Amino acid sequence: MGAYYGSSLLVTQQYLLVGAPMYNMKAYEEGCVFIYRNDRDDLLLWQTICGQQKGGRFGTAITSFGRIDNYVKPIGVAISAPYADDNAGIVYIYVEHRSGFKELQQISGKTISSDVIGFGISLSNSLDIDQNGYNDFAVGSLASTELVVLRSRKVLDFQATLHSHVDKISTTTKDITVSYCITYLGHFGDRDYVEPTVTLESDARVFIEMPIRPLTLVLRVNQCINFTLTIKPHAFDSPLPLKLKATSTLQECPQCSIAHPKPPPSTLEIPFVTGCGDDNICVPDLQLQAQFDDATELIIGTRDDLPLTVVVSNLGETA
Ligand SMILES: [Ca+2]
Repeated sequence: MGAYYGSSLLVTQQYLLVGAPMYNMKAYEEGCVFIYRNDRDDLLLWQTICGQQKGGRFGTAITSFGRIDNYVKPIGVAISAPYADDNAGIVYIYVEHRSGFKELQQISGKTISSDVIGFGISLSNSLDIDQNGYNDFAVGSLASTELVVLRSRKVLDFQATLHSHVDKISTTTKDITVSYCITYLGHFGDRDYVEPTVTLESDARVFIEMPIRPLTLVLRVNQCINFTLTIKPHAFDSPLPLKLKATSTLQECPQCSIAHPKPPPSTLEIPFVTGCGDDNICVPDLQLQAQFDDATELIIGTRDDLPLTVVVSNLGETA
């Protein structure tokens, strides 16, 4: 009752999307979109996507921006929840997958303007206004004098791994080599190579020498770049493994492809040889002995200082 089922509609070659922005599934007026799929001339309910915020009215407007990748040709749709995010509004981007539409991105009105209200109250049809091969669309806001045009850009997926040339770091290890191997997938269009900037992060126990040569990647060809890590003298003060994280970024420009907004980081842990057994967990057994240096008895008030020798010894594993 009162769900406003059908107040927004989207028809594509294979799907019918029906918005019900005031549908109460788990919370008051979070809103839902019911997706029907054409199956042998019969429309069957295939998927239901509901809003994530109480009162957000997800499904107020829906638009499609057609294919989003030249190779597998899934379609992308935008669904708005103009009262989500404290009434600023959010436009959600979904992409068709074999098992259903999956969320790819959230664009909050707050990222457009700090005082916008009802971002996504309306969504236009899509059109490739900058002729980059990908459709763009406009977003209206409830209380705003501005219309926002969201332009689609090509997205590259990076698949990367990080591996070390040594399994453990021992006290005789001076430096280690770490390889970062990366492939990119996706359609670039205007160029057949990309030059990502690769950074490697760790903690203060190592000095990282960055490679001199930049990395040039060709589509679907796995390439590696090596980093040399010099172990600092105090590195063994901590028995914790050395944690490494590598990231790759692309230079920003209006017509360039961008990296996937949520790329999985490439991480690696290299343990130190601690002498603490196979479990690498150090269990010390500390013993403490103390004795006065030059006194066997003390008369209160006879002296200002009292030298004391304290000996701490470890009978167990490394402390
Ligand atoms: Ca475009």
